[in-house]
Amino acid sequence: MKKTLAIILALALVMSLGVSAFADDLKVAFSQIGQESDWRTANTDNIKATISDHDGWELIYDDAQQKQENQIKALRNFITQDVDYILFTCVVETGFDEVLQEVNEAEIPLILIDRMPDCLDKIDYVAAFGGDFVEEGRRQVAWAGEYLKTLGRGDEEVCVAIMEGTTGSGAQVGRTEGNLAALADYPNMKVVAQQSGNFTRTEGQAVMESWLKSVDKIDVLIAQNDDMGLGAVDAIKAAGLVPGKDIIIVGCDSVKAAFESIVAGDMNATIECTPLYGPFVEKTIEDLIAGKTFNKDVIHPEEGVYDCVGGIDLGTVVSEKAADVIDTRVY
Ligand code: GYE
Repeated sequence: MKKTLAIILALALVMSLGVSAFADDLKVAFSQIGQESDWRTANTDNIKATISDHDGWELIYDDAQQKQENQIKALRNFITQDVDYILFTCVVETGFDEVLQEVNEAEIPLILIDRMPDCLDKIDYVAAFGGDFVEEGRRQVAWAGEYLKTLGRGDEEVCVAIMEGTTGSGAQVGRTEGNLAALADYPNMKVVAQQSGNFTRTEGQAVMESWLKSVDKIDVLIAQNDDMGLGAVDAIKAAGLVPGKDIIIVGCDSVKAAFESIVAGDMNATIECTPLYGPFVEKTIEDLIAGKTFNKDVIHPEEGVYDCVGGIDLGTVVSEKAADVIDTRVY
């Protein structure tokens, strides 16, 4: 009797192991853009850890080093390797139609994250998740406009420089659209410079250096990510000006270094864009395995605004003081 029970238990164990190994044995491929910013590093680390820590899931990772042709090659490799899921974010919006149609033909479920391609209506994808870039851009300018009012400078004519991200990327296109649309609400703010700093600290610093030599006056810097804002802080200091006072700096992403800069009084605000997509990706794959279907809407995470003062009302969100929440930040 005891022996029979032991055999049954052993068999049950073997079967459950076998079944779960079979059901969970997945190859999840991820085509990442590169390593241009703190945001990107946090995004890569978060997705890598989530997939690799999941029992039976294997991550196949490719870093395209900012090159579209590398992303196209990576996607074709994923097809050849017959992976089970493809996670994809695109360096620029255009030019991915053909390769994404090949992914569709290979019937590999495609999960879009972060930056969306412009061919959403021509391809199939199982789920899409990324920041609301237009709203982020709107918040950047609205924050500066409302902050100026609290300083009694709401009617003063102020000169605004817009430092854009990688040209042609969804984040640059959307944030620029939001930046420019919001300026209509603040007639006292006029754009005096507009150029790409490619989302990197080094290029952000170089662009600010050249502006400080060539542009008469800059009162507000809208940097479409924190890294460029932080690079600009260095350039402003090197020019003998005081960042955060002589030039008000609004970044985007809300990385830890931006919080530290705000607390130190250099940057003034950062609009959040979370890079922590791992949990979303994991839940999506689990839901798909369980038979759930998604519609084609791009899901946006809920995001905050963090600054030097707190309490700036942007309509859709009220800012929080960075110093009050810096200890709770995970990236
Ligand atoms: O804001 C920037 C990064 O696509 C949202 O890319 C992302 C952007 C992010 O390099 O720091």
